[in-house]
Amino acid sequence: MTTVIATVVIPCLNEAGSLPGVLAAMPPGFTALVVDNNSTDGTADVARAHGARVVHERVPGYGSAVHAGVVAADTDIVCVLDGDGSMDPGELVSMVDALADADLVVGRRRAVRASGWPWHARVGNTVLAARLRQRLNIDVHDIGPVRACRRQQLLDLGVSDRRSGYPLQLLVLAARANWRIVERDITYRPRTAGKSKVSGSVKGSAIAIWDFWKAIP
Ligand SMILES: Nc1nc2c(ncn2[C@@H]2O[C@H](COP(=O)(O)OP(=O)(O)O)[C@@H](O)[C@H]2O)c(=O)[nH]1
Ligand SMILES: [Mg+2]
Repeated sequence: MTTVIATVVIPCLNEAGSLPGVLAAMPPGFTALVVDNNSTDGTADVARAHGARVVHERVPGYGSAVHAGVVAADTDIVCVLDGDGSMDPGELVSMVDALADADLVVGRRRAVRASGWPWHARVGNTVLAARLRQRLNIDVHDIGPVRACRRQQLLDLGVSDRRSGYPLQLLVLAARANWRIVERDITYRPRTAGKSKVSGSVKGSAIAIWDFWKAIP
């Protein structure tokens, strides 16, 4: 039997179409924990049918789902990855390895096709990352949704944003707590099915920018 190395928390809102591919790509030793956030497309059933453990979270929002998954995880190391097929779970292996010399390993998205990453999201991300480098002296270039860290250390950090500001607030609090933050390049593709809930729509982008703005020190 393969030893479990880490739990991969996958926040999901209507990702039934992309989840099978994401779960099939889970590397040995990485166990998937799908957090279903009021999906209406059978996401939870699809996740279970493809071998994932499922947790339900009623309070909407990306941060809400991620937090519920981290709380429910039962491994020392937790990873977080989107359920839309835009990232490769296989790349989590080297990220977890990098935890030997780090407290937080964040994926820096490298787009393979520009259309998968709307220009407004990309520009906002670049500007915010530059601000974090300048204000907090951390070497990050992406407010990335893929990360690996230690579960209890993350819970103790007290990230309170329950919407799309979660990734930024995590970086801010980690920097303030003098965490060793390391970035690793990851491949970023267009989602394989379904619709974007965050940066792909004007409303989603507006909510994300507001959430990010509140989280900036
Ligand atoms: N559980 C949950 N997941 C969410 C919510 N909003 C977004 N997600 C998930 O977070 C991940 C990133 O969202 P996505 O729509 O791909 O955002 P984008 O990459 O900025 O277009 C996906 O796995 C979504 O299903 C939410 O309110 N609840
Ligand atoms: Mg996406």
